[in-house]
Amino acid sequence: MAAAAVKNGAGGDTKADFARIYEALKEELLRDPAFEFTDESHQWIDRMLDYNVLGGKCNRGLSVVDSYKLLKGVDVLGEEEMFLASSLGWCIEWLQAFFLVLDDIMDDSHTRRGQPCWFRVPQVGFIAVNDGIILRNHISRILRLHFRKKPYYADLLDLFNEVEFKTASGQMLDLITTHEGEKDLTKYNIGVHRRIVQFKTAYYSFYLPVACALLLSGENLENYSAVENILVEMGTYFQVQDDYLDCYGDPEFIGKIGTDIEDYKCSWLVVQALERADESQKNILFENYGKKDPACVAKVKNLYKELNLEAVFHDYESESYKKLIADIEAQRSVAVQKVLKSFLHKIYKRQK
Ligand code: GPP
Ligand code: MG
Ligand code: MG
Ligand code: MG
Repeated sequence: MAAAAVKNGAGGDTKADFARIYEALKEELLRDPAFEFTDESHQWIDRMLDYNVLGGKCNRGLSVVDSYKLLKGVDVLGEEEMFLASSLGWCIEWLQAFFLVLDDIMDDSHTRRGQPCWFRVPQVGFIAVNDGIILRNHISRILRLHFRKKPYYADLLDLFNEVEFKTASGQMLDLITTHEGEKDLTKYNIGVHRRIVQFKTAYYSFYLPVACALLLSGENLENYSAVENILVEMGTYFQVQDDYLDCYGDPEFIGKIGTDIEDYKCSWLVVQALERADESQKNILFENYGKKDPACVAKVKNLYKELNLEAVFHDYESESYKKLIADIEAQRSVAVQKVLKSFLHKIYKRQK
């Protein structure tokens, strides 16, 4: 039983326990009786998981554990509860790995978490597409193994399915808005941006971890629509930060090289630039946005500087924070307020 394998870590260090539970889950998946592993396939999955599931900040996964503790009002969880909460946390990290492996192919990205994107690793290439499918299936395997007998099993499966559908739909919006041959910057505005990021990022990154903790606590998600709305707002703010860091973050530090300008993305920055640009500045955007040529990218970045978008972002950041705190403090339950504030403080003014 995997819970027994993490016994030694019980008693306080959440991050270390969480890391140990990854090893236990991986070992179980590599012993899955539904498949006969060869040495080669065993090695492939082992490497593929370490490469793609690890190396991130684990904010989403750890938030399940932190939220569950806050909802229960305890500092330390018992062994079994820690195992269950962490397993759900890891399911979200697996979901993130699945999305990122495929997103990097779609965005033609180069690096992720400080290493080449998985599909760029020699001998991987398009096998990465199937690895993405395997990563998604691992979530169902983990849930089946550890939650099948729980009264909330059906709700858990439904939650992951719903959130995956929303994310894939948001990703579709992100991709079709950027469609080759239909390049038209005039259709980019804050409403279009908002719809994309709400769906592609906010549900899986913010609503999902808290919803997992609520189900684990025996709550009915139908009673938490106000919490869902706040988390979706928080996720929108998080993706604006991601868009900002794509241009202004240090690739060494954030572990990825920005491609939004080259990819003609409906980024928060280009939307702000369009709102503020005069006719001649708009022409600079029309001529240079969405081109791979580094000289064109530099012209776009220069214009962002001229328009002082860094300051526009910092204002947006403090305004969003104030509004989120006000919405959170309007919540009746103090435990729920703590969950939401703890999540917000993990991301406020983040540099990566
Ligand atoms: C982030 O967009 C969105 C995702 C990772 C969701 C992908 C969804 C799929 C169904 C594949 P992004 O491209 O801005 O992220 P990053 O900057 O990390 O590449
Ligand atoms: Mg993308
Ligand atoms: Mg991307
Ligand atoms: Mg991005």
